[in-house]
Amino acid sequence: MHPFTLILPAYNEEKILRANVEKLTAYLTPICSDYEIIVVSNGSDDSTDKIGTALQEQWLHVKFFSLPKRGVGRAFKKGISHARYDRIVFMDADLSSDLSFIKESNQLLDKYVLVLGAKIKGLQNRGFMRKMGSCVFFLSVLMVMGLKYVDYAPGAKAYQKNFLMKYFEYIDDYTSFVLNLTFIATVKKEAIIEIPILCEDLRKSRFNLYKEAISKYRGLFTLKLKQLLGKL
Ligand SMILES: Nc1nc2c(ncn2[C@@H]2O[C@H](COP(=O)(O)OP(=O)(O)O)[C@@H](O)[C@H]2O)c(=O)[nH]1
Ligand SMILES: [Mg+2]
Repeated sequence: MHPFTLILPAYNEEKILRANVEKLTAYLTPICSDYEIIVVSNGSDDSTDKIGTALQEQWLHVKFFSLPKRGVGRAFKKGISHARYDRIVFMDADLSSDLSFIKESNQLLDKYVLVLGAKIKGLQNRGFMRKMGSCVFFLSVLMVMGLKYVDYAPGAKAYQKNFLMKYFEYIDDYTSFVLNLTFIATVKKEAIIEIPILCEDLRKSRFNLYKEAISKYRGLFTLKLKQLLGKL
């Protein structure tokens, strides 16, 4: 595997953070000689920050950062700015997406600037409203922006770092950045691929789903407005 940086966002993940960093280390060390894991917490009010700091002290390949304000995009930007390698993978800290995405996307980044993991296989404990919401959002993106991809959630996405640096301003503080980056990559005729991946996510979401829905649509319409005003 090519050297890469794995960014894990962590909000109140005291129950799983240590075990999952250890699980990743056990999975990655035999298959990759150079990699790092950057954990970024923001706004956590449990012992996530304490655990992150201890992991950083214990392992050379782990870096930990804590920011005051919430927002996955903020965490992502912090991770990118400290990334040592030119391939960047972003996974949810609950490791709900199959770890094979890391290996598969690593190869694909030879050719593609952006690899979207579409979490459409496996068991997901999503209520009816949430499933409907995802479906409606997919249709909205298709209609408003003409993009045919399925999964714009931050988890299980991989990027060439050069691409992220070039379009850094498209990374918002919350969760619209995947959509923004997918759109700008499409406009600039950069190579993107979406691959189906297995995702088993049975726990309760860290997001407030109503706020999240508002934020996603605000992101979508902001992008459309910028396009209409020729500001992309
Ligand atoms: N750094 C950071 N991570 C967050 C924030 N909100 C959620 N996360 C992380 O985002 C990832 C996905 O969260 P999760 O609750 O599993 O989302 P869901 O499965 O999409 O409902 C997890 O690693 C969370 O800890 C935040 O404000 N900051
Ligand atoms: Mg999850």
